[in-house]
Parts: sequence; C-alpha cells; structure tokens
Amino acid sequence: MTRSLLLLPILASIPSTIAKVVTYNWDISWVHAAPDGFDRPVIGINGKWPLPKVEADLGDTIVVHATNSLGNETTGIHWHGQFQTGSNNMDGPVGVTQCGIPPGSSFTYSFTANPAGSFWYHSHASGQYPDGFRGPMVIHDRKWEESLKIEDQYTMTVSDWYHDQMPGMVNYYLSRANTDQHGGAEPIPNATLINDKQTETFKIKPGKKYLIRIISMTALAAHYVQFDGHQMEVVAIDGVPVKATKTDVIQVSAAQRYDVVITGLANPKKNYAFVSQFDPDMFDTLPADLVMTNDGILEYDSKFGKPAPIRKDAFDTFLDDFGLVPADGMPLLGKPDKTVTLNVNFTDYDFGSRAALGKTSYIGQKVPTLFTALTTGKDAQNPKVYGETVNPYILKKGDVVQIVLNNLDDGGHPFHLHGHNFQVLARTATQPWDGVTSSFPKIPMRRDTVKVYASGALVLRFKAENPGVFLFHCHIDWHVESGLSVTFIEAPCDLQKQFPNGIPQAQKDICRKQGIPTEGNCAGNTKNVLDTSKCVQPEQFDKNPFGALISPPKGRRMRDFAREVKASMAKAMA
Ligand SMILES: [Cu+2]
Repeated sequence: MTRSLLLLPILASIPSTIAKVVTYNWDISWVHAAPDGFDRPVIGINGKWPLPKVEADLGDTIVVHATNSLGNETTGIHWHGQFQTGSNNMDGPVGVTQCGIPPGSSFTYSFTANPAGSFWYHSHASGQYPDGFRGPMVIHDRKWEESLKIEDQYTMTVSDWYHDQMPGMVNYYLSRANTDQHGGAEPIPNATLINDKQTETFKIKPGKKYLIRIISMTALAAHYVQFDGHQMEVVAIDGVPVKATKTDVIQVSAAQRYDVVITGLANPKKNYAFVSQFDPDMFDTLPADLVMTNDGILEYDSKFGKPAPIRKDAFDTFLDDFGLVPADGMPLLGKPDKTVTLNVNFTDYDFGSRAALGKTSYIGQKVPTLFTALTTGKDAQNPKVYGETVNPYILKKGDVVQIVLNNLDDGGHPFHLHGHNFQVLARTATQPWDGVTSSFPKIPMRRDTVKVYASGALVLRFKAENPGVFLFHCHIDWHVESGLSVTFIEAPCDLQKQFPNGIPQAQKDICRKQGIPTEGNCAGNTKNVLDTSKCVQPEQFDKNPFGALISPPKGRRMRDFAREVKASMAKAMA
C-alpha cells in the first residue's frame, strides 16, 4: 500500500486545518489467510490481508486508485457512512452509482472525507465483502478528539467469518435446497474475529482515557462487547457525537459503529479482560464447535499476566441506542413532506427464497440508476424510468422524508441509508408503530444504520438535501442478495446540475468494457425513456446466482457448484 501525503512540505508551515489529499494505490487480488487457523482464499489489497485502515482528517480529499486483479470477479467499493456530497458517483454500489470494475481494469475513487468519525469501506458487489473485502476507515475531527482528553485511540473491528467462499454460499442460500433443508436460513459463520484475528490487546495507563472505535464489519451476526471492571462511555455512534452515556454492554449490529471512552483505573493490580461475543439470535442452529467469543486484554502491565476471560451464556441487558442524544442537539425534523412505508417480507418461490422491502424484490437494472438519473432530463423525476425492480422513490430537494419500516419477518435487521444520517423517532418491539407522534423525542438519536427488531417497526426521518442516488437496505449481506433494498433518487434535477458534463469518461469506460449501456432508462432506451418494456421486470430473478463471479458455473448442478467455484478460485490465484 502506498500512502502519500501530497502537499506535505507545505503542511509543516501552515495550520493543520487546511485540507490535504490522502492517496492510496490498491491492487485488489486473492491472497491466502487463516485468521482463525483455517486457511482460505480472501480478497487482499497489495498482496496483504487484513486490509489497511483508511485514515484522513475531516475535509481531506481521499483518493483511492483501485485495480481489480481478482481475475474472476468484478468489484466496487462503498465508503460506508460518507455523505458523498457532490460526488454521488463515488458511493460505490455496483449497478447503482457505477458499473462493477471488471478484472484487469482500474477505477479511481475521489471524495471529500465527510463526516468525521468511525467508518468502514467494503465491496458493494454481489455478496463479495464477507470474502474479506472490508476494512476500517477513520476520519479524524481533531477538535472533537481533543475535547475527549484521551491519551490514545484504538480501532476495534468485530466480524463474523466463513470458511467457504461467497459465490457458492450465495448460490446455496438463495436455492430451493436451502428452503427445503434449512427453511431458507442464512449460513452460520465458522468464527468470530476481532481486528481480523482471534484476540487483541490494548495497552492502557492508570487514570488515562482511551477512545476505542468499535466497528462492525459482519455479514450476518451482531456482537455484544463488554470490558471487565471498566464501564464504556459511548461518545459517538456511526460518526454522530452523542452526550457521553455510560454502559456495561453494547450490542453492535452489522455495519454499526460505537466510539467508546475507557478510563484506566487509578491503582490497578491486574490486567482486565474484554469480550466480543456473537449474538446467536440470527443463527438458525448453534453448532457445538462454534467458538462464540473473542477475548481481549486491557493491559496495564505485562507482568500482571493474562486475566480470566468474561464468560456469559447471554447478555440480557445492553445499551438501548434509542435513548442516546446527539451532542449537536439537532431537533426533531418537522412534519414530513413525504412518507415512505416499507415492509420487510420474505417469500418462498419454487427456486428459493427472496425478500422484498419496497413493492418488489430489488433486482439491478440494465443501466446503473445514477446514469439513468443523469441522462433522462426532466423525466428523471418520474420513477418509471428507473425500472420497478430497483424500488425507486423520488425525493424533492429539501423534503423532510419519513420512513415507516414494518418488519413482517421474525428476525431483526440492521437498516442502512447511504449518503445520510437519519433521525430515529420510534422503534417498537414485536408490534407495528401505533401512529402516535407525540412520543417522538425532541432531540432524536441519529445514525446511519439502525436495527429493526423482530416483527417490530421503525420510524425514521431525514432531510433530502444531498442530491444523489442512495440505497436504503438491510446490511445483512445475505439479505442484500435476497433483494432487501430500495433506491432513493434525491433531487434528480439538482443532481444533473452537479454533473454538467454528464458521467465521467472513466466510469463510462468500465461499463463499455462489459457492454453495459450508460444512458437512457433502465433498459438503455434513450429515445422513449417511458418505454420500460425491455427493462428487468419484477420477479425476473437470476434463479442461479453466483455473487460477483464473471463466469459462473452454468446450469443447476448443485453437487458440482462447490467444485467449480473452487476451481475458479484456484485459477484466479494461480
Ligand atoms: Cu436483513
């Protein structure tokens, strides 16, 4: 990895508040890794895995030159939690704001680091990130960090981990065989990881404060985190500083982040354990050999030796994030100009299970949605041009948008909105929202990923002031593959003004290499954009999906697919 700080010679003599350019050169390829002792192919950067931490100051420009050397899969990178104001084409989801980067091609991401906080980057291509393509990203707000009076800061990623590769697992997960054999359940991970290994040690001094950035990069599982003998002071969630709130246990779901401050004891006589433990709620069964915990050490002195680990069968109480109060005191947004009601619903078809969030199960169209928004003129305000299967919702500039999310499923789901933080006005457990608005908090909790409880409901609000095409989806990667996404097309006319020269040539080039049209409606029709007859139609599923593989095994030969995926992987790594 090359990390060059341009302007460095000048920086020495000018205030550090002046933005700099932080550049990374990434060669993305298959490498071997064994974070839990089991060796498997994983997606590495510059020949290494775990992946590098992206780090910059608020307002810096982050430039990532990404080359896809995977050989057998396309890719695209999402910078989770970054607003991408004026740079919607850098958001990353394949088929939404860009075409996938095909093997042998390069693409440069360039965007302003905003907002500050703890984030992560991950592949946003067809169930690819659980194969290792995800890493932490920290955007520093030095003033805020100074206000915490910390001695040091640590990053702590938590993740689930599979021994099999995603293309074959995605194929099985969405198959009839899975419906018949496991009721359509998600594959159960083989291991839990902390900082992409089994254990972690944080050095800590008596009486000093430390900021620990807890970042979930899981595909499925939530984790509980607890520090023995030390309360956590939650100071930010998903990049939103909150009034410091003490707790013993947090639950962190897929894609969520908790910044916590730990204060060293005045006169410690030993080292203390901490634990990151799977929440088994999402697991269909609990394999007897599954290790549920990663044990860590708060180390005052190596001479104190290893502390006894925290062992709990279950975490009955943990911090309710609904009660957290944003430090900026941003009040409840006013009455909604637009309310979008979405139901989480799984359906068993004869070829396997799929899920719908909007009117229909999300299926990508023939033209990436952003490109349709930029090339259909005034018709970009008509949801029809994008195709029914992307569940398009047009938002007017400045609208207060309210999402009412009803979970008709008996599992919990962490929902993420690209390009925004949303206010969380109501969250019910096991029943629909009662429609009562008087109980909305005056200063609601705000974040970019929130969990809807099993059979529960959420009411969210945000202001449509960031022109762009932004997904709202469940962040369980299996459920993205099931179709649990909708698309917000926010202020499309203002978006067009942000791209007076249309789609950048570099982006058109990677589409052209794959024969993907870059203008017109969902079918690439530029003459009659309201003729959507050739677009992908609802329920026109890929009944035999293989994730991001470019040459998937053909036909339905369930017994053969694992061997073929393995062969494809071996060829790509040769
Ligand atoms: Cu989900």
